[in-house]
Amino acid sequence: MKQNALLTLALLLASTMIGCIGGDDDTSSETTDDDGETPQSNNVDITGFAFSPETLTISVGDTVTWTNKESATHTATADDGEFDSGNLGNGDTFSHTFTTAGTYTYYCKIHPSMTATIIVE
Ligand SMILES: [Cu+2]
Repeated sequence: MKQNALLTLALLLASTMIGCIGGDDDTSSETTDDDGETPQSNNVDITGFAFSPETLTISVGDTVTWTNKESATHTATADDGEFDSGNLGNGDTFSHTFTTAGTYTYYCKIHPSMTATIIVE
């Protein structure tokens, strides 16, 4: 009896999550060449309730641009306050230039389980 209730709950949660992600299966085949010493733009897509790529390595002076590719609102907020995009709606972008080497972990304020890392070398 109790097990059935749990199973129903799990199924409900699973279908809710699938519903949120939606059918927006944007597979942009974008390859990032990471061999340059010159400052370059680096992109992080927010899609499927995740940051992609989850870990991005850049050079000091590089700018990272986040783009929210789905209908859910997200933020890119640094754990240490280095940057905070504020709410990003569908198609919104946010850029930040990293001038100090280090490892910057960040998350989405609305969905704190969304976490990712920028490594500045
Ligand atoms: Cu979010």
